Amino acid sequence: PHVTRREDYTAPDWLVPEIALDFALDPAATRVKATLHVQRSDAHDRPLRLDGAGQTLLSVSVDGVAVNDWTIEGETLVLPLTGSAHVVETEVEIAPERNTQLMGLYASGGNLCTQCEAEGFRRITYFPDRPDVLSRYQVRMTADKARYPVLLANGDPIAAGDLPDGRHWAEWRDPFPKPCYLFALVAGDLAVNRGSFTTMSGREVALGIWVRAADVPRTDHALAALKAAMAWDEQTYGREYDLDVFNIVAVDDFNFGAMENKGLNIFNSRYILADPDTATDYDYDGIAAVVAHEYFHNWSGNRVTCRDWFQLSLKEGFTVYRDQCFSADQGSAAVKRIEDVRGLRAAQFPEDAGPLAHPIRPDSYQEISNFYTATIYNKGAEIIRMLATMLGAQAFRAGTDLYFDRFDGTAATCEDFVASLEDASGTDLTQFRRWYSQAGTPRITASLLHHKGSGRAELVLAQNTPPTPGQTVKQPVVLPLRIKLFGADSAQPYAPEQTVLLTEAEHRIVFEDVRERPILSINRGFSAPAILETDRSAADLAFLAAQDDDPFARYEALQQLMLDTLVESAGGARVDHAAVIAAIGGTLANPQLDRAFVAEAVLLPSESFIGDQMAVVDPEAIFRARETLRRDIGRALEASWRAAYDGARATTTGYVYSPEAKGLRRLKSVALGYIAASGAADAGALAFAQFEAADNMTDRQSALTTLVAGDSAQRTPALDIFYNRYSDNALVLDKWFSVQAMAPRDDTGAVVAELAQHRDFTLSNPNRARALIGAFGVNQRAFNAADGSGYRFLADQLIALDRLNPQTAAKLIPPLGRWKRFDSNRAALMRAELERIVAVPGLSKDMAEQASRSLD
Ligand code: DPP
Ligand code: ZN
Repeated sequence: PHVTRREDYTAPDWLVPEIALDFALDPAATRVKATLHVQRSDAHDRPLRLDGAGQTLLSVSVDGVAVNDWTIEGETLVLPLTGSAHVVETEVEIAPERNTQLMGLYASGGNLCTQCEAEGFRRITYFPDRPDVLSRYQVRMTADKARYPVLLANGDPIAAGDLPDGRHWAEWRDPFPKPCYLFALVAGDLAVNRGSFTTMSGREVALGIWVRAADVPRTDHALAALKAAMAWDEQTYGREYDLDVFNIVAVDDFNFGAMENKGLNIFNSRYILADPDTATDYDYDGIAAVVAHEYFHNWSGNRVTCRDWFQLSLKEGFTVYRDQCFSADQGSAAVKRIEDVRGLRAAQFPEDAGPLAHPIRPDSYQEISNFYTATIYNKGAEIIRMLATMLGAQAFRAGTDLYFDRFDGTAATCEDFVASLEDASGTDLTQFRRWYSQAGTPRITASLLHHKGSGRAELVLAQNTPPTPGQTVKQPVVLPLRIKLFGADSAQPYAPEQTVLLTEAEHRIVFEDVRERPILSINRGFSAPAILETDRSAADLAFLAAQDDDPFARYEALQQLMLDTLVESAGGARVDHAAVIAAIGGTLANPQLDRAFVAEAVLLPSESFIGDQMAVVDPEAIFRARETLRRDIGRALEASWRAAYDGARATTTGYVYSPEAKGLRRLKSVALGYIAASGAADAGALAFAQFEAADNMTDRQSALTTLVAGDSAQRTPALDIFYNRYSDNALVLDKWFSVQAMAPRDDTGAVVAELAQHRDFTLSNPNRARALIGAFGVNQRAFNAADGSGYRFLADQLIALDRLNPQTAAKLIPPLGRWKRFDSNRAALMRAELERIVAVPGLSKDMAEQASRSLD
């Protein structure tokens, strides 16, 4: 297999400062004429090489004259050229309606749209498909007017008109040079929700969210989020929007969440469409975050782009960090941080500990699509967050200003970003750069010793990063740890919070004049993306869960207490649940705490996170330990859960999307879950009543989730009612599939296999595939059934999906790659399925790379 290596980077031989594209759009056969103004980059005699994939080449001309001295090497068009600048024209034919991989130009829901990141543009026309070739684009589209009344492309519209044969045309021009992965066009029967935004320098921007006509009422939330994001980026980073129009189009079939094409973002409809009846609070939050994320890319990604794909985290890590801060500013910052850390632990920590581990700036790849990972995105965001913590808000902002200023209009590297922060702040980031090259999650041990007599306390910190594939020796990284000590009796802080930089393998900090026994609050706000081991007792954790003034640290202490209990009990010990129950009871009863925070804090760690703490994951034992603890918490605190449930229910009338209302709904659903876990006889009736009375999807889906987990008489009726009510709404049907695939039940594996045969199940829609297969893959107990049936099911589905859509298929492989974490029987069964996948003739390079790495 061909491997691309970061160290092999060379600047492009030919530049393309201008390109004109002319599309004769047709779903079966689209003609694309491309006019490239090419320039030799320096004194060399190499030919022009244009990437291509899957198209039919019809003609090539140079400076207006048809030529035939070109060759095709693999799928690359190689053209000998004599001068230093030429005009090269090609014409190709492509078939959007047969494009099932959803890269390039494809059909979705009767419309035509594009997805070019990372290497989809070469499926549209021949071009140097690499992010460091920046061009000004002019795009002309002609299409059947009745079928495709709306024609959109990047930049600003410049002209449009009708043609005699029922066709029409439109021309768009994007004045900003951009790499081809940011190219986009849409042709479709779409309606628009229009808005406008006045930028900080007083320019008026016309905003448009384009969807099918029936969905227009579901676009107000996305439009409001877009305006909020535009204002936030002005205030927080001084970044102003730069075109006269900003359009967003929602499509149903999409590999990613969304795409930041210049001036024409294309979105998976799940990140645009929302109304109270069909979208949960979680969906609303996700929409605001993704709309903001793609908008923020206009600067962090588009105005300054990536030199090569090894620099992907330059735009993604930074932009995720930016969207996380935006969301934190819109609602509860504490809850947002908890959610982000939970996401990091669910997806990125396992990746960093498994066969697919890679640094945030990888050294090599076979298929770049495989590197749109939690590591690049979420760990990448944590790296930026640490920089912000270390530099402080002002110097960090000076650094980002310098970065945008220096590299505007160019293709930059991660090094360029770090150097900008370094230059602006005067901070030496030499050692910090290891975060870019070293994979794996650091493990920190912290122990606090106290000598009562001398009043001296000593904090001993040590760090160690375990080996990852291809990187056996690890060096110490820079870990900013926010720390505070509390007196065990007075609950008073010993001193204000301080940030300790752990840079060595070991580090000791002495505190003088510590009179009371100190309790350590460390990695507050999750200031460093590490795994922490401390010698804090259950009593100390309970103390912090009740007293810490950092909400994240408080959450973390309670989680650690639960985790310790669950790991012990999954390991076979008889464990007393009293400490956990008391801590949860105290949290619930504390009127000072925000309800959204309470709802997060009292949730048990996931089965897979418990598994991550064990030498060998025992999915059955983990499931039993967790269910038993849930039941005990439900029973012991039943009155409190009912009070919380009734209280939240009484306070919420009519759907409002606000932090307070969200918090109440969240607490209500968590309380309902614990009431059901207690085994209360009325739980089914209670959940069904909520299900029926709900005026919003948050309440309806949480009731359904509770019903589906149990065996009440209302279970099947609720599933049927839900299905019938929403059978024409694909996004809600996805929920119907997911709820069943994630159910903590003995029959889940069998149900999922049956659902794969359901008439509404299809592998050709990525959302639907992920809703069933993706959700099942993270159901630790069901997926890891001892007989290997879950593994076989996943492999069968992945083999079938790979034929249609390799990119989405390859993303679903990680659960099979976790075999080293399981007992030898399960490991052998998982390996056998991976080997079966690798042996499939004609396997995509996406799957080939991920499946074979997963076997190592
Ligand atoms: N660049 C996209 C994003 O926003 C992914 N296609 O993450
Ligand atoms: Zn992004």
